[in-house]
Amino acid sequence: MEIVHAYTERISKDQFGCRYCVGPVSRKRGEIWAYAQSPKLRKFVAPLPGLGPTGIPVATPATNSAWPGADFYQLSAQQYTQQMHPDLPNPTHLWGYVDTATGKSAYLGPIIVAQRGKPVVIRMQYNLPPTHILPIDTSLPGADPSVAQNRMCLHLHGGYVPWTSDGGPLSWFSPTGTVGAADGSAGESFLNGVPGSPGVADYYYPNSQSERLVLYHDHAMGITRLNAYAGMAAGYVITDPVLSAMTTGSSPAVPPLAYSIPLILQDKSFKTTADQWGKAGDLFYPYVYEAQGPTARWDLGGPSDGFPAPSGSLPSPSCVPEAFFDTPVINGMAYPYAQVEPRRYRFLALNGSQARFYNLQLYYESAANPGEPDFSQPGPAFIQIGNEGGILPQPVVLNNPPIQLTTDCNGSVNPDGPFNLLMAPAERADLIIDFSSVPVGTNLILYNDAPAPFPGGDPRNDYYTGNPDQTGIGGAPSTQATMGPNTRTLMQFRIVALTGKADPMNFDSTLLALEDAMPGAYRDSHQPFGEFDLSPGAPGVIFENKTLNEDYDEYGRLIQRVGTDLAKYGDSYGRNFMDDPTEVYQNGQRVVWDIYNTTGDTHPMHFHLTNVQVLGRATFDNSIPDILAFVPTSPWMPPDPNYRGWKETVRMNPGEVTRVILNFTLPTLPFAVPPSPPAALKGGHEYVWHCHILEHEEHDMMRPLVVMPTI
Ligand SMILES: [Cu+2]
Repeated sequence: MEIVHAYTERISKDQFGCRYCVGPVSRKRGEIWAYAQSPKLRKFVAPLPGLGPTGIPVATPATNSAWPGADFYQLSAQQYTQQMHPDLPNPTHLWGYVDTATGKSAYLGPIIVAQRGKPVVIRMQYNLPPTHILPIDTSLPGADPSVAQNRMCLHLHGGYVPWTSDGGPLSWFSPTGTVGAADGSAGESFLNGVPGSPGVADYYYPNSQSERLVLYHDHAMGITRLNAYAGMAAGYVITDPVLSAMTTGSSPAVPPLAYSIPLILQDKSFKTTADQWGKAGDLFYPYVYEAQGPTARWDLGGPSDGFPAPSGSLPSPSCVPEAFFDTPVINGMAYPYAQVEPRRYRFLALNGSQARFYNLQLYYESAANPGEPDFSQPGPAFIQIGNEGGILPQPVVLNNPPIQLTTDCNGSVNPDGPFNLLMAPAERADLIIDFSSVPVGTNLILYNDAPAPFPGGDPRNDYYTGNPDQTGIGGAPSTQATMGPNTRTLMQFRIVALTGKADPMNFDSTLLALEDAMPGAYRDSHQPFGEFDLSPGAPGVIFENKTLNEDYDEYGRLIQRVGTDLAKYGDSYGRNFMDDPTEVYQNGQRVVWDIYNTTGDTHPMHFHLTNVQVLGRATFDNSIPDILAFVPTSPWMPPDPNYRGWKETVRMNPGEVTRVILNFTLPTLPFAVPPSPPAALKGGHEYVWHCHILEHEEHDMMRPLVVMPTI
């Protein structure tokens, strides 16, 4: 049997034609119209929810004597409804977090604003109903019926936290979950329950990182993708004095808080008719592994490394390898518009999608075709000042002019770029856009042209006005002008008259000020936390190879797995999450990983506990049967300018090895942290690293990351 090689596993694009070579294809309509089924929604008729009581609320801190010195937040995980577009027939049922101080529910809320160096404690209570609003596949690891189906745990994505508060996949709890429960009501690693209060957990976050947008979201084993899609995710901003200083004064380099806007990008599909999981207007999530007939999306494999021969019957409901949806939802509103004045704004952007990438561009709206961009009229440039690892060493100018992606005849793009602002799931961008040169009364369109999946692309996941009718192959009819489904025209900016004083800074003066200030700010931000740049040449650095792999599971479904350079099952390097850990380090160890991606997808790999620095990328020979040489076959390419500095979610391209450097240092805390209970972890502290395409992570692209404490 041979290793799964790049591009071999996806269904041949010839099976559904190519929009550039073949044109519209006519085939019999399939039995399920899985991915394109939202009701028609008008574009740009509802405002973007902003920060505050009428949009995404900011949580109210309190104090608690059990946690002296910390901002204490009491949140409840519960079901609620929210109108995600005026044209939807009903408010959408959602699962999410509610601040018990106000009782107000809001999608993506409540946002927590933390100060660097001041701990936050979230006390989370499980108040969700017993039945999930989305279909659960009980064949997935950790989702079998022997454990509670209503599971949750809270992970601070980008946090630097003790493992007991990391909300890892084995740390879930249910409404009756207590520490040490042997009745399947809590995970083996659930140690942060509140004594005497089943279904309640305390999470302690030291907030020692520099200023950045992080997020808290669910991470429960086997249903992370469903809980997150249902809404269990919210923003969390860490502020620090370095960046705060840059937002104050008479001519601040960075726009102040009043002109800062979160942009949390997601894609969703809404039901047009009721089914057993909800009614019209509720969220749709795919649950059929479509492997047969004209609507097939995924390969169905034979016997594969690590798994017995397929049984012949696919689970129902089934997971899918990736879930792409037909409607962009930003800050909880489909196709929103935002009114902006002719001044600078700071945008804290996050790709909060399950699997979709975005290549974000900004254009003037077309006068001839309302709701569409005029590609001949680029909008203002973006200045990127930060990513998920905080401030960058230098400002990076993008959209100057916009870079559109070029696809080959199979709809695939070059994963090496160039890109405009490419964001994979969980990546963030801290942006400044100066609208002062845009005339009042004009509109701009935020546009996306990233293929889905990335970089291979399936035309059925790409919705745009006038696209070919793909109903015969399980896709959507042609999209009409000014209406959805449309995954390219994400939102509209409307330039309205200036209120208050004019912005003292414009694009040029901002860029000059940033070029002057950012190298020092980068150093000052990161230095107190550790070194500001890690050297692979330092003494004691370990070099290791890792692999990203694709195989077929016991049902013949595609499965993605992380591995080392030692074959584990047959010829596959892929390992299951529950296999014994292979990433075990002493506290303080520094490691260089060369991560070889043998699959056809770009994977945004996310690291708990640690941030990483990307040292470079190279190609390797992925055609050798059975064994890889683990030798790069090209010179190392440097990271893109907005990949310098620190990262915690890193895109790793097919056929490439990505070199990262990591430091495994446990946080210093005012209390003792117990070892992880699973015997296989040998007293270590339990974290994970995984792909942040949520369907990959769940099945089963995640591995333990274990750090042995200093005795
Ligand atoms: Cu992945």
